[in-house]
Amino acid sequence: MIQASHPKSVDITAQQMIFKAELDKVETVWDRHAAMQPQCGFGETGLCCRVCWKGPCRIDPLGNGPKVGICGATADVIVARNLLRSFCVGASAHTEHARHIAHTLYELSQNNAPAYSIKDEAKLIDVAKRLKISTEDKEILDIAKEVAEVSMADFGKHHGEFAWLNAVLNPLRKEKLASLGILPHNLDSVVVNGLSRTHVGSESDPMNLLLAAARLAAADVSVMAMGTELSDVLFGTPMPSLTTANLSVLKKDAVNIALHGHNPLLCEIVCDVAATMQEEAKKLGAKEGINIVGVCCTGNEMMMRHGVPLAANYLSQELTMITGAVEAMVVDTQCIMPAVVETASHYHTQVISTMDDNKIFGATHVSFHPESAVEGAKQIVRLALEAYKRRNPDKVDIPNHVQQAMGGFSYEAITAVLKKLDNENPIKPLIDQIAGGNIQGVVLFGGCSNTKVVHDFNYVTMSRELIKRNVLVLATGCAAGALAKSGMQTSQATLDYAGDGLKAVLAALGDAAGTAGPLPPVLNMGSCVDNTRAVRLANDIAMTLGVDLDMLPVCVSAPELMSEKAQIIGTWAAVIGLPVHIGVVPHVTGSSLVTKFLTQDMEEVLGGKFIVELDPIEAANKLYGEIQKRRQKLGI
Ligand code: MSK
Repeated sequence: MIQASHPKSVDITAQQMIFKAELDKVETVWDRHAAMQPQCGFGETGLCCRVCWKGPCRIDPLGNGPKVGICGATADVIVARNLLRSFCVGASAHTEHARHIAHTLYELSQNNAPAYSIKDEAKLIDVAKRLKISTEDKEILDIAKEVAEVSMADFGKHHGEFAWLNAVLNPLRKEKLASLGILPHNLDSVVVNGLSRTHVGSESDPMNLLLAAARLAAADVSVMAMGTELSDVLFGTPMPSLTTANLSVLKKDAVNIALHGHNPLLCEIVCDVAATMQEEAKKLGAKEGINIVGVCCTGNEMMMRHGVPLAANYLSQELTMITGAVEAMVVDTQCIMPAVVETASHYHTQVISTMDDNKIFGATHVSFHPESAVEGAKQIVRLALEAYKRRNPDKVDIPNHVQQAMGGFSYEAITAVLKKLDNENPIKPLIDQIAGGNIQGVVLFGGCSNTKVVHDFNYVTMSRELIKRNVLVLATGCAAGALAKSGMQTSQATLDYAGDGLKAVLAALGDAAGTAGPLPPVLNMGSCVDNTRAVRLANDIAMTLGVDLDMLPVCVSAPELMSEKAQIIGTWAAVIGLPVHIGVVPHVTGSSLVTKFLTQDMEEVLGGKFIVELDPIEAANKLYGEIQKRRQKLGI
């Protein structure tokens, strides 16, 4: 198996801060991972059942221990039930994200959210049409109101059309899911139904639990599309722009504010407000004013729309503060380690939580609401300015390896470039290049970072291996962060790593886009909620060819995933017909039935499946093999 150059991270700025953490005697996620070894084998295999208080029960199907739980639940039932429960949590996180955005759009339409505006009217009209809302002779705020109402109705709808499902699934896939009885009818009750089925003494048919998981996944892809597309309406649809990434984006002579989490509602306004308070920072001696940087997917949101530098992805979040130069770590929701408070306590960093239903113990809480967003943002920036006065210059050490990265490749940005090649039928040039072999296929990298894998290693290794073989790479979430920090989102990466066919395509696209060189071989499509941007592009290709997604040479890879959100994203990718690689062993191996369904049987029913492969080179080989199988099926 190929080895990484460093035992914890291949991000060289992270390596530097891991070393500083040791000197500063600050514990990191890697220390806690080491302290946790060996991890529980029952949990690892999905066989620990904590559903009721007769338990916990630990099933031991291969050894001499019990073969069923106290209630009689088998290994298959326990594993399937645990999996469905995880997916419910992942889908709930996406649902709350989208609900928050839709609700803000509604408040805006009622003039109750003065900090917000419709930044992309064309996108609003496009969304309205796809939701089958007439836009003729209507004021823009009236259209916004209807779009928000139709979206919010999707959460609890019991009759009629599931509008966002129709907007994101192609008709062939809808038919397929309907024929299997797993077409969801709304968002909220699918989650509630999933949870109710896992109550003690409820469903004990593991296959039916897995079908419920597949139905939930189809609902999840719909709610993610809502979150992304309504964010574009409110904050603008991303277009390509150059920025920088890794811990070097922090500045010694600035008040550094790191925005972390997922929700663009907060970070957008903090950026706006900080721009008006630069002079206050300079008066405190911060010659470069206020420097906003991003962490995790809030970082991706800002990088995509405004070219804000990205400091860290999930696993390196603590390291931003270990630079000793972060005044405020402002967090909204999801993927925020509770440990950030302890890390901050070694420095002058103020951790500020902002959402009333996502408080962080030990953090200062500034309650953030769309109606009073500007006031909240000002309070946050003032806390950062106060913290700057407490900074200890002796503790500051910022890495100096600035890495350029190009973000902003939304669906609209990609199709805009393609339109320059064929205005009438923009998807045709892409299909021609795939059919001709210059692009062998497409792999979408998504997902997190995970201490079970050397940080960023699988992303960098796999993407280089695939690009070399003329596979175009798309990326979202912490995968996009890893590939930004490692230089894979630059023209130079195309020149250095792409195969000749892909290089020629990216050069032509770069000319069409007017970039200084070829487009990067990794197109950054945004945060982890933004995966449906890629689905829309894939649907366009499939519909033009008159086939479903299970025929396309398109795969998904989450080689360092960890979160429940990433688990369900991988699942919906398989449910819509794509092969999905994961680079960590999922907590299902205690059930041969569940393992076989996910890695084999699912393909026969849905066209997609999971491929578990821990070696990144071997994983790239397997995905390339899947691409070739699909090219053969298409006769290209
Ligand atoms: S932040 S879900 S660690 S991608 Fe979206 Fe990263 Fe995974 Fe969170």
